[in-house]
Amino acid sequence: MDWTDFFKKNASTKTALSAFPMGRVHAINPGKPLAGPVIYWMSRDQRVDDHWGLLYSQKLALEARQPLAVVYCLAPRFLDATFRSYRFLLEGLCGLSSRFQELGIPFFVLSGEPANCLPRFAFTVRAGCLVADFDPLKIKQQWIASISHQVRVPFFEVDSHNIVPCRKTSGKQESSARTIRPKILNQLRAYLTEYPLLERHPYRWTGPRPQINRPELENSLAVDRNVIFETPFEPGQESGKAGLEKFITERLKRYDQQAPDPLAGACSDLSPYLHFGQISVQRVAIETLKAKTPPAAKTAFLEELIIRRELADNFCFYNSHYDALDGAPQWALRSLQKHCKDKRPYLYPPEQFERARTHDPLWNAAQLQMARTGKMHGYMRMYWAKKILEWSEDPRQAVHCAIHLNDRYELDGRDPNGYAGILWAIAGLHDRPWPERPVFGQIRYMNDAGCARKFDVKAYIKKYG
Ligand code: FAD
Ligand code: FO1
Repeated sequence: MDWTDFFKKNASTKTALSAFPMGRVHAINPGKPLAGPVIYWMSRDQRVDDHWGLLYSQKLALEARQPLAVVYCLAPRFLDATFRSYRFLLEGLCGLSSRFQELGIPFFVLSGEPANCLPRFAFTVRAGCLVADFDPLKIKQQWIASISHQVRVPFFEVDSHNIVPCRKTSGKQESSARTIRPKILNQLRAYLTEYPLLERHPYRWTGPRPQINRPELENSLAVDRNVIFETPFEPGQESGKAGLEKFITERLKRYDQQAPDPLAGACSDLSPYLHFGQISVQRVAIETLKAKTPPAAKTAFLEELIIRRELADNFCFYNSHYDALDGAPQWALRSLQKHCKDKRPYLYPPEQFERARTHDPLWNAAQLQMARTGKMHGYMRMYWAKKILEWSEDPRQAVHCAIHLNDRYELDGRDPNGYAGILWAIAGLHDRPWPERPVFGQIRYMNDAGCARKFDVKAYIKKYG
């Protein structure tokens, strides 16, 4: 793919709202919107700008001549998220209020499980139609299923997170980047276009006044408040946009050469914003395509941003065991089983990993980078997870421990990328068999000598250890 040419021919073209890409929409409860406001239930994509779900909601509301409202339901807990992640989320949400107000769209943040509070809200305001975000995680699919059984109005799901909608890319679990790549690239022309603008909504909301009571919302959370380190990442849509601009002007050009070096600062650091949907992947891709940067750097970055990320969504959507060893391919399960009883060079319980008390200063530094900043560098994540496999009692425990730590400490955790990344590192997902060795079997091996070839290991340990 010639990316620069692709931008000129395709990604600069603005889609008209009337020509909405309907491949993004999946009808959960089909039908024409009834009389009553359209409610967009925000969950995975927490922004105002560059948002297909919100645009589709406005399109439905304009056609039906109805008001439009946005609702976020703050669940008291979400997987292993701690207060630090919730604070990032909440601050981002609070920053959206004034933009929604300018647009004449009331924005509600309610506390409670979505499956309880959304149907109640829809009933109270006599909603005519509901729109949700696509999300492959099981908990989200369960919320959607429960809501769809409780409401009697049309209910649509829009994929605002992937560039090519996950349901359209492929109808099955893809085995690797090699098999999904052509399926994504073939459809990119249809989906990678400029967004229409969300307009000031002309139909006035007459329902309850939206109020966001931040202290009350924080008090409603039943999460662990003991992750005490502050993250250096500033939350919110505007910070995400600023981060993108800085990355493109200052660092994108070095991406293909320096991305594996955790001290080079060549990566985008956008994953917390992408995870919470505070910035759109499609916006990141469009701005990357526009950049006057050597094509090799763009290609390397777009491969991660589009192909690897959308492969992770594909995996979680089609494999319900994405968060356990059982999600691994058969060859890897057989091989890990064969080496299950191999003597481990070191053996640590999960608590010792968590406290960064292993014999290896490099591993400890990676764990501390994650615990202190909320984001471990991508290259170190591979080393970190593979060593958990090597030093755990068995691979099942290793997957469990890695997911728990990743979901607890990473700002971008609790995400399809995390589940796919952990199973890739520990259990051969999207990979191929490698020469057999103790403990790892045919899983790709990695050691500190490999790290030393890529970056200054001592300096990394000094910085985070
Ligand atoms: P960049 O290198 O700047 O990449 C830009 C974007 O591309 C990322 O933000 C991400 O959305 C996507 N991307 C990059 N690498 C990958 C990849 N290997 N797989 C899928 N998408 C990718 N990513 C998460 O978002 N959340 C996680 O919880 C997570 N856990 C991981 C655990 C392990 C063991 C491994 C091996 C990888 C994990 N990744 C995870 C993938 C990757 O390491 C991070 O996305 C990346 O380090 C985020 O930093 P960045 O935004 O600076 O990345
Ligand atoms: N989604 C919600 O709809 N409500 C929540 O209260 C909520 C909390 C939450 C906390 C941490 C986190 O990482 C994600 C959270 N999400 C929540 C989900 C998130 O929006 C994403 O959709 C998934 O984590 C990734 O697909």
